[in-house]
Amino acid sequence: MSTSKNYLVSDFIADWLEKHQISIVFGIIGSANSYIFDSILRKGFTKVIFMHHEQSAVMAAGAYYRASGKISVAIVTAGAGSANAITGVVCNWADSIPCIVLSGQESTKYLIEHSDLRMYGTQGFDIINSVKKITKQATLLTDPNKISYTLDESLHVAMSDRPGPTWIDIPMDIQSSNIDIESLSSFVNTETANYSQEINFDQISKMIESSERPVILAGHGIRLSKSIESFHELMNNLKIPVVHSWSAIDIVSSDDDFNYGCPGIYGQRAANFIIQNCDLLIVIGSRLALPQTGYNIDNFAPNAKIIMVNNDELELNKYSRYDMKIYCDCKYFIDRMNEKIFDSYKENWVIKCNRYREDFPLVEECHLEDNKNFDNSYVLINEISKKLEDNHIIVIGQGSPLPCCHQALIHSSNQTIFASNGLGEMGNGLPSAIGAALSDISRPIILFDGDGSSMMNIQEFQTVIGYKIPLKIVIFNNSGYLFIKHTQKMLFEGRYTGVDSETGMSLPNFEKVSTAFGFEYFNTKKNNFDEFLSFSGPAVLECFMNPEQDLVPKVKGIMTNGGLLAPPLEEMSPLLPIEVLEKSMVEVKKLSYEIRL
Ligand SMILES: Cc1ncc(C[n+]2csc(CCOP(=O)(O)OP(=O)(O)O)c2C)c(N)n1
Ligand SMILES: [Mg+2]
Repeated sequence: MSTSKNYLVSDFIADWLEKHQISIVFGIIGSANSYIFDSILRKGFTKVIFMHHEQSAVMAAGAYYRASGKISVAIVTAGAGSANAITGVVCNWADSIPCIVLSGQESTKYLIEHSDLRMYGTQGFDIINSVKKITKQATLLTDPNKISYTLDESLHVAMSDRPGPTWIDIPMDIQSSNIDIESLSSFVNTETANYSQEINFDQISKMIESSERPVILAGHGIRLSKSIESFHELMNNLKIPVVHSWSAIDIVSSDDDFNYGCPGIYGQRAANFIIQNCDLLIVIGSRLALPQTGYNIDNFAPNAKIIMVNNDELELNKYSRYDMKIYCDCKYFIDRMNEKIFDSYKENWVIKCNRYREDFPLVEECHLEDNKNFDNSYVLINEISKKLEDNHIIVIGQGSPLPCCHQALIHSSNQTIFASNGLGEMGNGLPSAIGAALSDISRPIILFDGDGSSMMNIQEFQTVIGYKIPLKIVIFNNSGYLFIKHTQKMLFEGRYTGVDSETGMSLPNFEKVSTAFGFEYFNTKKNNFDEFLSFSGPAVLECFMNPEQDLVPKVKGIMTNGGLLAPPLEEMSPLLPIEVLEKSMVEVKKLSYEIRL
């Protein structure tokens, strides 16, 4: 690091990025952050990827971490630049993704003079108070000598315990202040998470031994705590059926004997039967989000004792249903469990689970029937996924690709697969694919996105072209917002508004749009998957779904005289014949007979 006389706060930032080997950051230049970009330019270590929307920059920074485990930074300007970044921050907040946002701010003088006003200086406002609830830490830097402390602390906070975004707002005069390296205060981490609880591993082993139908639900916390390998070892040791959350889809390959897939409202039938019949459920690093459990937690795994392992106390206390709450890092739990040797294999239960898997394939008859006239999204995803490389990065956008990928994708554990699951914002797909691709440009990358979702942040097509990213994008053209049509069918007798061109929301010609930006264009009427996948540069594959395609299997709400009823997870639509349910459930509920009347 330089100690020359003209050494600015912004120079320190550029040096700090190098010190932490942060070689790629994402951002958009403005006036209020211009010193930071100038210092990065002069330093020449970190490459800035200039996006076309600040929300994209933050999403890309998050995706860079998701694909590589390495943190990145988004650099945005004051006012509108900071405001635009918020959606990306909430996305990373919801999915526990670390990233640091650095924003420029109006000069300190205006922050003081205008502190009670709506706006500071030319276009600034109080971003730090605005983002306090959606970041792990948000700091306004007012003392140039605290730059080192603030950056180190921000990095530590973002990465530690349950990860998430942090934000540092730096007024322009502070960025351009001269500092003396010797007088900087430095951050020393003295706090480590206080996972003080004694964990009774003997009791856990006994609970497993005495259960007949144990299941592990694997969550994203396993990847976040860098314990995927230890988890594979645990699976091998315990030989207990494993299901996983959407966010943990890439932890175990789909052909692993003990991976039984993904339960939930848009889950897989076999996984739902396994959850609903188990008598012991060990949840490792998942927050049990509503789309996973269904709307009534008491109907989720109703016969099971639940052991909940999580490093967020608030999540542990979310429901009163848990029989044992374990407050610790997933890695600690998994490693200690791997030291225990006991008889946990339940042959009859494993045979039963295997039968569920055979009886309920991912692609169902109704999908194949639909696929005769259209590209059915389940069939298409299932087919294309069989052709992907072992090290592919698969980014899932929003709209029907979100459930369909989690229900029908075939994958290996070397692949990286993710979506914005917590916030589920349209427009996440493209920026995320850019961030993930740039974390390792040698890995092939594919994005599955809805036609409506791809319109939000479609400006990033240009970023893909400009940076020559060989991204493959599959666009599911169903001429509108299919997801919302289904809501309108369920709630408003199919009165559509704002979901297609007839009801006020139109979509463009994707061939024209993609070729105008410079993508190679393919479509399923003319091209096969191999032609598309083997193309060397950026390419779009447009497929054509039935604009009314059903998104099933799904645990669908049922309208009754008493209002909308949320059935339990075993009741996925299309409803199975009662005889099949009787064969598949330890205990069939009265409700199941009633809804079939
Ligand atoms: C930013 C944002 N706005 C609105 C929504 C609500 N929403 C959820 S799905 C959806 C439609 C998605 O359409 P498309 O991407 O075309 O997928 P499809 O359902 O048609 O397959 C909408 C509007 C959202 N999730 N995110
Ligand atoms: Mg659509």
